[in-house]
Amino acid sequence: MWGPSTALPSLLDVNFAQDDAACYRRNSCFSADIIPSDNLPWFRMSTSLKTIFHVDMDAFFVSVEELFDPALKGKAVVVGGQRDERGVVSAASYEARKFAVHSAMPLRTAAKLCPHAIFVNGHPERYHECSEKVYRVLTSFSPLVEMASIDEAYLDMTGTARLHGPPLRAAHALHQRIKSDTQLNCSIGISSSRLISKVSSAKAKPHGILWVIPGQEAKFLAPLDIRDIPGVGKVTEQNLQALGIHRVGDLARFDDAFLAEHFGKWGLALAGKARGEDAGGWFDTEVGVDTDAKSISHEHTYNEDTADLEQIESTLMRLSEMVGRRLRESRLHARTIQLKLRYKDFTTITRAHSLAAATQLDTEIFEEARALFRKNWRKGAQVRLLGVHASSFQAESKQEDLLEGGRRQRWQQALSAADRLRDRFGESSVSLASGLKGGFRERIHENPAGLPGKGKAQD
Ligand code: DCP
Ligand code: MG
Repeated sequence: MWGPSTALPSLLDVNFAQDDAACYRRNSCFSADIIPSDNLPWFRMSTSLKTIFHVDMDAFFVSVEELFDPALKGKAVVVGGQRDERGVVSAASYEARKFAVHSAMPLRTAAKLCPHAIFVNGHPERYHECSEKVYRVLTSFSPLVEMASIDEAYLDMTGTARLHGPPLRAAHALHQRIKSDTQLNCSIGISSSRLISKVSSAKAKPHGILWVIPGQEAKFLAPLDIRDIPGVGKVTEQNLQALGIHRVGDLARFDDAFLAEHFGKWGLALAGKARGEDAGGWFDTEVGVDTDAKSISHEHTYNEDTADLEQIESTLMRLSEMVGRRLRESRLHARTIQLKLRYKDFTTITRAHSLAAATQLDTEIFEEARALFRKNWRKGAQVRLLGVHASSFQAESKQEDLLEGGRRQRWQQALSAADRLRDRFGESSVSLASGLKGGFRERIHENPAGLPGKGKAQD
């Protein structure tokens, strides 16, 4: 982690008089007068280049908890549960990270590594509220904002120079607005592609801004560890290392066909970028342009209205499984789960809730749907129709990190196996709701953009 007092690698020591400057990093605690003037290489670049910001909140859950309990500031803090509980760490403060504590690690391991840490239970509603505040600031800077998870977003800032000035000036203003509106710190990566902006925001932490000047992408990427690249998890890392690839620049030794065969599209795109090409493809899709479905939902109308809680909840489970399956087929993760509830007299309510982390797991979708039902059902009232609806889709990369650890991965494997059985033996062949009273003929209700694999309604 590069703090303001640590010496920055020479790559980042930029003299703006030189045209070969690779990138520019600043930390908000530096004075604003070092914002460069208009004679930078960026301004001589083609106007067709994009300017993409990646904004990522610093130690997000921990920082939110600090707002509620300032005594936590500067201390080793672990969010996610108590030291003797069975769960995992959601977030660790930078102080706790010095003791190798990190997200997804068992709480008990964290307690061993950092005995003096303060353990705090998570408060998803607080994180969601802060995330909404951040989103509001972001949308006041660009109409093209895409939240990639609860604490990070891409902004397409192309063409906003008249309004916000050159990229660094805009980023500095955004940095300050986020701080003043939310009291939270963030880091911002700037470049002409999402991939590089994401990598650079991570390198700018904490509370920094890092701009990779167009034309200098290869120079920026080449010395980086391959694990710095989003989407490269342990398995890919091992495969790459087996080929002697440790740094991004090492990819340049391999030809495109080989990389495409072994690592698919992203390998190709990354190698292209490492060579300084505008490789396109992976991570270069346009920010805020939603080409896929906006939502996936399944509904069920009972043959006879019911107020039987067991039957209702097993129906919700079955609907959640169907939604989860569609999400997995489409490689999507949903952040918002909505319940639709229609009573006997046709009054209909919809209630939604956003998750702390996007999901494609049946059980997590079900937990949300059931909680919404329990909270909103007029006890004893006859139910005519139920629907489970997933939206606010996001990229898979974040989830891959989460999935690398334990429980979620096992769920994922079990669900993939269940999906294969359903492919062979039919939709209802495997269900956590089977044996309960929730069986019904399912149908896909609404799916405006037509997801891959979408079948015709079955009833
Ligand atoms: N999170 C989680 N479980 C994980 C990873 C993350 O619950 N396995 C939550 C807690 C984090 C938040 O998501 O605070 C954002 O994740 P980040 O990876 O951005 O991590 P932080 O914001 O905590 O730290 P950083 O400053 O490194 O971004
Ligand atoms: Mg973060």
